[in-house]
Amino acid sequence: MALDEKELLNEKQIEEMLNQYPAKVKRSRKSHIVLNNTSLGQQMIEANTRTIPGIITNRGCAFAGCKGVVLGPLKDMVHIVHGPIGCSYYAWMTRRNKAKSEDPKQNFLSYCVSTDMQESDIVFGGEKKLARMIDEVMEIFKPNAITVSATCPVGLIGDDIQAVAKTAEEKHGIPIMAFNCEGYKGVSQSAGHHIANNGLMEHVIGKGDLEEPPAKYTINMLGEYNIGGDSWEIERVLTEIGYHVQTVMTGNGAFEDLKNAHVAELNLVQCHRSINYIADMLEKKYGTPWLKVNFIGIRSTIESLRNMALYFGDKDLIDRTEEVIAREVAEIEPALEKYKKYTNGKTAFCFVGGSRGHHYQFLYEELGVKTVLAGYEFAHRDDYEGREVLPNIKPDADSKNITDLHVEQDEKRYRVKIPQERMAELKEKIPLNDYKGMRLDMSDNTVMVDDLNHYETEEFIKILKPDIFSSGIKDKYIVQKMGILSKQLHNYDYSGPYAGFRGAVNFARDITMGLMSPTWKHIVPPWRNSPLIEGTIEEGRSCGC
Ligand code: CFM
Repeated sequence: MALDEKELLNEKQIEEMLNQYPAKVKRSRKSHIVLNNTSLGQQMIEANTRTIPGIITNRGCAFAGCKGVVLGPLKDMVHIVHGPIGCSYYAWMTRRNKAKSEDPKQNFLSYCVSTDMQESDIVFGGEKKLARMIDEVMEIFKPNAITVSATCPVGLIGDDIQAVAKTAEEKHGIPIMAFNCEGYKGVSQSAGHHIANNGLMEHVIGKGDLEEPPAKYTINMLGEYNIGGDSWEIERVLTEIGYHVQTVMTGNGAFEDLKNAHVAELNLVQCHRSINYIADMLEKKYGTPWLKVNFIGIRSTIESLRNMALYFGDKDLIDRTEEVIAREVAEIEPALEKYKKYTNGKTAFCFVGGSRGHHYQFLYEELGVKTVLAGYEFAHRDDYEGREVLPNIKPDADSKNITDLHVEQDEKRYRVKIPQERMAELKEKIPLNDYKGMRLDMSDNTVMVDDLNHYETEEFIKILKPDIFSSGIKDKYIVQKMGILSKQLHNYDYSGPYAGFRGAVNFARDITMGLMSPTWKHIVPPWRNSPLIEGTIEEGRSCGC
């Protein structure tokens, strides 16, 4: 079906879908769904609130956000999970955050290290077991540092993991950090991001000896997790232009590099949702501005590279940036044109955890794919509406649960990187210390849905009939059984990288292969041939209540 023949959504259809809920649930869910309409100016969406019990959500927990997302990719640290084995197993590499190390003995990502709490530990306490586990880790692995992440039962029984970590640190002489990121600590994994950000800022960043950047144009890349090799592809281009990447937070990241993150002249922020806290704290403590970038999509990548060059303002760097852009674009264009013939005119749902629900819309657009529904599992209002709404977001009991770490200017290491006047000038041109919400990049009559659930997924699919559904493992196969291509945008379905120039070609190839697969001819879901429920309406009879 041609794109202009496809149905876009209207308010009535959303209302009918919501009518299936009890009144209170309907009210709540309605506030999490916005039909985009630019003529209305600001449109508010509710986000980062508790999922209603009984609703099947795609969200994860605070532990997943802390250990699984932010800490887990740091390769030269052993990450101990203090809790029953299941929590550890499900936070172990399924996200495909890749890493390689020059010293193979200092890459521990393939290990799943857990205290494997049993019933007796729940009854009598698990502190001794955790202390023994740390001793064992030191004996076997000798890592540069250790993290301990708590899962739900640890908080419930009151194990003091901070005290265990402190004693072990004194005993073994390496940094051992404990994170109270019990799953229930917040409404989603977003709380865990914040807890991990606080811990890294307190115990790692700034602990290194470097006082000056080791090279010209030293930068950090924040909120990039090397899923399917994304950060390797981005780093390849940055290095060719002449940047020195001090540390990536945290994909393929290392404790040894992170310690010296304070020397960077600029922090790039790819996924703002998971790491904006560190970006802000680095600016306050060391005076390093942050620049919002997006390396998903060719135009976004080009724009990000140009913005970086403008920040440094060096003619040679600007010229080299243009040279590399021209060369990379020429290299990928023929392949991209070939795939566009198949993708052009299709429609997609783009529902991912945090920032990707927005970032991938740019890549889809370049392939001629229109995003008709987008949303986030756990984002906050600013991710939808833009950073300017931050002062209007009232903290609730759940968000107050997570401490806002207060940092001070570092007397010795704080440097003004860019004079105030030039900073003001630059802010007019490039997104320094700022990001805009996804709403501004979506067209009218498309829909934003926060914390999309299973029922709504099926209903929106029936109305909008997308060609591509992009989300994660929890909903992938249900949708695929409906005869719709499902592309996981969390772990990339064992493919990637999708970032940068070459990544865009990989993505276009995978989407094309998915759309063209002969599989779809063989899928006949039951509802395509016959109604699921049959019945007759008899007049004049009631159920009697
Ligand atoms: Fe950031 Fe991420 Fe995302 Fe995220 Fe995640 Fe992920 Fe994600 Mo899955 S850090 S918010 S907590 S970009 S694991 S690499 S894909 S939900 S959209």
